[in-house]
Amino acid sequence: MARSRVLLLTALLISSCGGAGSAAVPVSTAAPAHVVTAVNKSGVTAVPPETIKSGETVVELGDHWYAPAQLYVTVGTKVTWKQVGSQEHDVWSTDGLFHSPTLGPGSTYSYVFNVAPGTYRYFCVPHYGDGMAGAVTVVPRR
Ligand SMILES: [Cu+2]
Repeated sequence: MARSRVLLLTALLISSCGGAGSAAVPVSTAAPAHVVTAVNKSGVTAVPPETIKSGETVVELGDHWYAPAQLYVTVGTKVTWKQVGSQEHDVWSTDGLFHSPTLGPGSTYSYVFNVAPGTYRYFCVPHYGDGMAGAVTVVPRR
């Protein structure tokens, strides 16, 4: 528990100085290619390990929300979106990687994240304007 708090705090500190933060500038000017790796590694280790899913996991979607809206998985994880709302929704990747058909109540849609580590954002086409969006962050297998 204490370790999780330290990791979360580390994540907050990293994200809070991610923009024009003075600490990151000398590093990024010295070795730009290396910094990307360093940032990715920081992002991975900043996530409490127990929150990173593997194998198969479920994201519920309801009327204008996804839960969890931010999911962490290892490479190769099968994510199933389960529609628990009363309206029709869908799941569209912002970069065109995947998209579901229209999902009525009780429907599911799955995608296996055999992809490069990174954050993959998605949204519901009819309800994007209402903020119905989520993200899957893929981290390397441990
Ligand atoms: Cu929707």
